[in-house]
Amino acid sequence: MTIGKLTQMSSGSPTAAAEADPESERLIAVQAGLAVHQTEALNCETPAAALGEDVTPTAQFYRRNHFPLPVLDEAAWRLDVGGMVQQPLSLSLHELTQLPAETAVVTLECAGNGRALFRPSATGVQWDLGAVSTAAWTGPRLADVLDRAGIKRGAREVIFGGADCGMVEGLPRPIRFERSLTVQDAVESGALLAYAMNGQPLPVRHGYPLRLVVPGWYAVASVKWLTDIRVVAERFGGFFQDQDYVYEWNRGGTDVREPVSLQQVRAMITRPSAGQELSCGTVIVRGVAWSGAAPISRVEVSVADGPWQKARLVGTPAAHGWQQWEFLASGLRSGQARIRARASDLAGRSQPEQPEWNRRGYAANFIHEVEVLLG
Ligand SMILES: Nc1nc2c(c(=O)[nH]1)N[C@H]1C(S)=C(S)[C@@H](COP(=O)(O)O)O[C@H]1N2
Ligand SMILES: [Mo]
Repeated sequence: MTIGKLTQMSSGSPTAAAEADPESERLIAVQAGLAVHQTEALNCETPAAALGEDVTPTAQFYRRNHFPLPVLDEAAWRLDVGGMVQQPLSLSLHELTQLPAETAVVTLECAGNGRALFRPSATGVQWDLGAVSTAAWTGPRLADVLDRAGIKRGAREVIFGGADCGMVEGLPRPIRFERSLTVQDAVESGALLAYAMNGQPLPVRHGYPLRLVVPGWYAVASVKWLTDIRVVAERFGGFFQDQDYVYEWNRGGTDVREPVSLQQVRAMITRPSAGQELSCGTVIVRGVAWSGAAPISRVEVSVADGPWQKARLVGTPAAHGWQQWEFLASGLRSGQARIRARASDLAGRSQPEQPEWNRRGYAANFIHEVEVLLG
């Protein structure tokens, strides 16, 4: 395994961590074909061509960071579990790997995926449609580790602390990346404490040595470089919980705020690609679809502004990975043609014609369309 530079780090002290070199991280991303939006912090998206597989190759998995990438020393690293628990824990990576593990294929999507499509434009990294990827994640279940520690009565939330830190707008001092889940979501969401990704040790850029993976949730919940878990009695009001990653809608003149949680339902066309020249006659349209609330129930496709028609759902999808689908269009006339795809889930949610604009541009589940040329 390659994990870059290793350095000394005192347990639980994020400031003592070394950082990965931003320029080499950028080069590695560019060489893998990712589109880089920002180098410091590194934010880059998966190329459309890499989004059609059940599992995204690790090298092409999108990267979303708020701070420099910490490079943690496995020998000094511990996962501390404390707060309102019967038995505080301090687990080494080796100890974590000795616990019963589960592997789950989970689609991670940044809440800002597709933000660039909002008009007027919304603030934040202008993600196109590649801030989403799927991987097989392996590690013990969060619920099992919390069970070992024993959550005390009266506990309300579980806070997950990452080792990365830095300055954010409006605050005078550096802060860590931290997120919380309610005790119920922590126990029931099927979250994993993942130390492996696609069968390999978790790479530094995806959270080495350990990250939380919360299936179905916008990926901000899946804290990388996890160092500590604190069970608390109060609601957590951290920056990435209460300031950032909050929908800010304006409804009838009133500002409404709500933290992002489950991924919205969405379909994406992966074949053909935009601008592709195809011979008219028969065209095969392929793609993926996902939703945080429930499995995909239906994908519909419209070709050349024709009626919506049901696509075929292909294979048995993983419980929390995206669903493959395909559609055969025939009898098409030559010329420019617009192909559109939209999804619905078993929770009864469908993709809207126009997702609701919000100031930070979250959940931009616009109906995906590609223009092709039929000859
Ligand atoms: N510690 C830490 N965890 C984090 C973040 C971060 O900046 N720091 N970004 C979050 C966000 S917003 C997303 S979309 C995912 C991205 O995970 P990836 O870089 O492995 O694709 O990680 C989440 N976990
Ligand atoms: Mo994100």
